[in-house]
Order: sequence, then structure tokens, then C-alpha cells
Amino acid sequence: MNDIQIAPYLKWFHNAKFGLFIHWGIYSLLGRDKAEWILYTEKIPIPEYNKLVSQFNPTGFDANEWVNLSKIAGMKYITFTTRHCDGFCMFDTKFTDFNSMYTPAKCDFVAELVKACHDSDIKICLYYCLWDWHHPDRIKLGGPRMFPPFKYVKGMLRELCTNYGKIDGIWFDVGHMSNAEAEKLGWNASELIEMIRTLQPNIIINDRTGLPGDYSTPEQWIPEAPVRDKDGELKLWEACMTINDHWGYHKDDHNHKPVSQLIHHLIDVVSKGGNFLLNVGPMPTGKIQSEFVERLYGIGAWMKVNGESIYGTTICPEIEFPYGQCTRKGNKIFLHILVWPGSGLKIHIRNEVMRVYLLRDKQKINFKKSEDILTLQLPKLILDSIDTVVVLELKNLKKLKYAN
Ligand code: FHN
Repeated sequence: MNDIQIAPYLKWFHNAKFGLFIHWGIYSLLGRDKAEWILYTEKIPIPEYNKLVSQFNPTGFDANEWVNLSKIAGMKYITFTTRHCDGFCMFDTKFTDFNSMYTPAKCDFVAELVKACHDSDIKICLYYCLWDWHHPDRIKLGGPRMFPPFKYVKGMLRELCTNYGKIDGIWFDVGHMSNAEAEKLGWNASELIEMIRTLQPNIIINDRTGLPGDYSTPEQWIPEAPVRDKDGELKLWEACMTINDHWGYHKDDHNHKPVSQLIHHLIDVVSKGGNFLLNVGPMPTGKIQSEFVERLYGIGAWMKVNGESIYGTTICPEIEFPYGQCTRKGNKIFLHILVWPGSGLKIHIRNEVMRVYLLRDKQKINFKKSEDILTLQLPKLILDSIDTVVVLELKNLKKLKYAN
């Protein structure tokens, strides 16, 4: 089976393909190595770390600006860190004063961002880290694995799923623990998920509570092939990735991936049935650094021309295509030519081909079909150095016949 079978509440996610991950918190003030992990990696004394609260005054923060940037990039959803492992809450909660209402900004950043997303038809997923290196009653299970009381987590998630209107997703992080540890912690992931789904019936939840989720979450890597379950059924998945080497803001990390590489990652992920969640770590001012903005604009320019070959597509395993990747939507196959084959391109395909054209300008491409071999007459010179998308329009066949 090559078309994934998914529940209606997951359809927007599967069609969206591309989202913006935002890691932002008081750790951005320090802007150095390990970023969001700095409380743990530098073993900063809690009273010292608490001083960051009174320094966090992001006067440049504009949720609409972030949402507009995500739209310019061609993204359809945003996943925002409401609370990372340092325990600082970027929202107004009654469970701790260690939250953004106690900064000079006195701002519920989650509320601002959720409203901006609602106003712009961008879906909003809330990231919530299950570790806590700050909570006075945290239980240490070894190394960075420290967990706050279960009722604290459950209470906050109730707030996040109650106080902000429609929430489209919860992105849990680092919840993995053994059953024995869960019992020791009084941790009940099923109870948490049941509450969330009751409060937000169409919400999507990832796989990092320790229970299977609606989708899996490879991080900083892309699976070799489409993700399938033990019965061979296609599963949803989302690869999350940084632009440089840090999730949170790091002022000296200039190892930024070029636009071409980021677009190739997007195509690779989507051609295997996944979503691509690309991360930015805003500065303590609330602004997103120019290197990230430039790359999001660059991806957006490509998406503006080629988005039809990404959004709402599925995998296309019937086509052996050594020059790049394939995506499919209905009776259209999108060939993403990443390595230019010269003037002639041969493809093994049984289906009847009605039309062949360049996606970017609909320029017709001449072709010949003899039995199962389709030969395309391409210009000698490469057309798009990043990715040339050629469309094969098949004779309104829902399903591709399997190549042999
Ligand atoms: O430890 C976190 C890390 O800081 C970051 O949030 C990533 C993003 O997926 N998740 C954890 C590492 O897997």
C-alpha cells in the first residue's frame, strides 16, 4: 500500500509537510554553547540562573512577524517551546512563578503566538519538555533525566489546552522512561494524553511521551526510506532539524546550512512521506537572526514556484529515479531532478503518460514512450541548480501500476 491511511484529524499535518520549530527562552540571553541546555551543562546554580528572569525583556518580540516569516518560507505550522528542560515557562501559569509574566516584558508569549497563528491560518503546536532541571521537587533519574511532579505537568498541560483556544498539536520532548521509573514517578502518560485529547479532540501528539504517538520524530537525521509499521503500513513522521548546530540561540554558531541543502532535506523528507520541521532560535531581543531569515526567504522563493510538488503529496516508490527524488499527487508525478542527466532521461513506468512539463513555467517537454520506457528530451544545460521539477501527468489513474 503506497497511500497512507490516516485519520481525518491528521490530514492537515500530512498535507502541510513543512513547519517552523522555535526554541526560545531565558537561556537565549546567554547565547553560547549548548544554548537551551546551558543550565545543565554549565551546572549553573539555580539562584544564579533565576537572575535571567529579570533580564529577559525582548522588546523586539513580534509574534505576527514570526508568523509572517513562516508563511514567507512556505511553512504551514509552528511548533513553539512553551517550557524547555530549564523549567522556565513562556506562558502565564499558576503552577510556578518561574514564568514569563515575571519578566520585565510581563508577556504570555504563548498567548501572543497562538493568537498570531489563529489570525493567519497557521497551525500551532506547543512543545513541552517533560524534564525539569529547576523544579524544587524534581526527581533525578540519572544524568539530565530529572522529572517534576506528575500533577505539575498535568496541570500545566491542562492550562495550555484550555486557556488559548484551538491548539493543533502537543510536541512532547524527552519523556522516555521505563515502566518501573514511570511507576516510581507516579507518571501516567495515558492519563495525560486522555486529558489532552478530551480538551482538544483534534489535536496531534508526537511519540515522545513514552507511548506511541500520532507520528514519529527523527531528530537531525532523515530515515533512509518511508516509515512503516510492523505490518508494512505507512506511518506519519516529522524530521526536525536545526539551521546551524543549535536549537536555542548561539551567537557564535555560524555553521549555517545553505538554502540548497535545506531544500534538498525538505524534498528528501517529503519524498519519503515525512514532514520537515526546521528550527530557529530567536535572539534575546525576540528577533530572529538574519542568517536564519535569509534562508527562510530562500526556501520560500523555491516553494513559491514548486510548492505544488510538496504540499499534499505522497511517496512514489514505483518510479526508480536515480537523479533525485519523486513525489506524487493524484495522477501527477513530480520528478525532482537534483543531478542533471544531460539531454535524455529514461524512466521505467508502465502508466500512460499524457503530458510532461516543467513545473516552474509549464514549458512542455517532448517525450517518447515505448512500452515501459519513457524518454524525456531535456535541454542540455541544467535548468535549476537547486532542483528542477518535471511533471509527468498520467492518464487520470488514481493508483500507479507497480513497476516490475
Ligand atoms: O534535549 C532536547 C533539545 O534541547 C531539543 O529541544 C531537541 C529538539 O527536538 N530535543 C531534545 C533532544 O532530543
